[in-house]
Amino acid sequence: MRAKTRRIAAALVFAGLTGCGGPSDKDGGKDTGTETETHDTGSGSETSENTDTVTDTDTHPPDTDLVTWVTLQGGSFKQGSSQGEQINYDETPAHQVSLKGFEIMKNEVTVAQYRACVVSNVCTEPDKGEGCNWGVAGRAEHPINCVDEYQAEKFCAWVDGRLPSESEWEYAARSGGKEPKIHPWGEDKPTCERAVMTDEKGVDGCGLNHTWPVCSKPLGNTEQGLCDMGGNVDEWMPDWYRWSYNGAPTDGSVWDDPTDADSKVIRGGEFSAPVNDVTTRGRYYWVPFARPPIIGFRCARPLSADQDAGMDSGLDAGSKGTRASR
Ligand SMILES: [Ca+2]
Repeated sequence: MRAKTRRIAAALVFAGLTGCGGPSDKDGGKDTGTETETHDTGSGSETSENTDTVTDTDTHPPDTDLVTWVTLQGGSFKQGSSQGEQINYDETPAHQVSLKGFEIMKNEVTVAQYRACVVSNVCTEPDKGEGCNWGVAGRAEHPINCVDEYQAEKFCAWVDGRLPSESEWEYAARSGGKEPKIHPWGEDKPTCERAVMTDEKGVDGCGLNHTWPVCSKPLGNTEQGLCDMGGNVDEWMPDWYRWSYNGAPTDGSVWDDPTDADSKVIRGGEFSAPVNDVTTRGRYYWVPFARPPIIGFRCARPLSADQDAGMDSGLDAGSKGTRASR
């Protein structure tokens, strides 16, 4: 409960600081400067010029290999937690959800991937500043953060996808809805061996006080190979947040009704998350126009007609999703 209380307070403070702006509030400035980017190559580091300067006003589609998709076969699972086993009340009631197969990104969207969208004149720049990865040398492979939910939706549309629904995200985090899968890797308690989180000494980011490059903790992957479904950055969901699952969809769709809601769901825990917050069921929330350093995102998309047919004939869940056309 400690972390949840902290987030509520932070959201309120942030809302007060930023006002009630929508997505258009932050539209504007492209990355027109030239920055020096240091890439960690694993055997030292190299310095290269970032050539993100926008030279025209045309929009461009993404490279076909920009994003790695992982396929989840459709199925039925019990989303949430039962009374007594939950960490927070909002994980209840557990409810049966049936969903179609879909694809989801292997990793949280990186700074480099998001930059490609900005350079293509489609996405707007994230915020900069304390805790933000945009414009910081050496962070190209870190998750993009300091983006609001509208910016996340824009990027996902650019790669021909969308944000995953909360049901899809939990289904993927539990390796296809398996039980109990309290964490993406299973039931062992979260530590810095498996997730970028607060370490045993109480230092955020496993001692670094910030995010790590995506997929730095392969022991924490799901069975299908999804990285950082626990920790690193929380991930934007398109669902409006409510205090329980009463009335939630059961077909895997987005809980898209904003009635009596003012925040969107975020999932997975972040680099400053304590041990109880790195779970497959934990639900948190933030106002959708906020751009805090703890939140990033990944995208999903429905299966193509061919993939749907393939799934019916018995393809394995978790096969790498690559397709030339849809
Ligand atoms: Ca994450």
